[in-house]
Amino acid sequence: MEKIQLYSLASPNGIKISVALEEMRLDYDAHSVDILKGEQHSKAFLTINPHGKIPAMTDPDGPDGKPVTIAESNAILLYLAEKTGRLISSDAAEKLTTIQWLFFQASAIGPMFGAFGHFHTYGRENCDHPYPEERFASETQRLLDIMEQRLSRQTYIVHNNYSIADIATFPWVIWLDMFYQAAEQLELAKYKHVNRWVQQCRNRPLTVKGLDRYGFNDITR
Ligand SMILES: N[C@@H](CCC(=O)N[C@@H](CS)C(=O)NCC(=O)O)C(=O)O
Repeated sequence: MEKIQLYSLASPNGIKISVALEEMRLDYDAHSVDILKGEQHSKAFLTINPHGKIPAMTDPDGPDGKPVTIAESNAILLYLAEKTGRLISSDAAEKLTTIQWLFFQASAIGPMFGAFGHFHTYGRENCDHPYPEERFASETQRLLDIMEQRLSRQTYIVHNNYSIADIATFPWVIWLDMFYQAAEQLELAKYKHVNRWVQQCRNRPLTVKGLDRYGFNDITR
């Protein structure tokens, strides 16, 4: 049977899927889409994801055994978790908590960390007003505070079980430090439980494999 085809790269959204595929022990081909060269706008890629963003994926063995194409990193995570029964609980209440924190990542962590990173790095040459960077830095810290409180009480985001909610979130925390180089400004060292959790996630052997598939460890270690 044909394999899953993944179109992605070493970014915090992109890397989620190779990590999940490795953790779920699914076989796949990993294709790179170079967004700096604009490959996400190619006609071929837009037929896979009309939004023109990585990650996206095709699965020859989708619902009812039919091929499926899917984009949006957290929708892919949820699809894969339901397909395999892995990295999501079969307990209804725990599953709901996982979905809540997946949405928290997609609606808050991703946009706020991303906007902070934009004004902290690329935005500097276009905007000399401190307000946007300060605003998104304080939002980023507020979200880290929420994570810190939660992770002071439990090993992972959903109780003590590694789940797709962890996979959706920890690469973004690494990115703040290693890609945006904002550890000092955001006082990342003070988030002790968050830092403990990041290390715990990123050191899992199958997660390491997924991070390495697109070279995420090379650019963030
Ligand atoms: N909500 C989307 C966001 C995906 C996203 O922003 N991908 C970025 C890389 S991390 C991208 O493809 N950027 C290319 C562009 O905006 O042209 C998801 O979670 O999959």
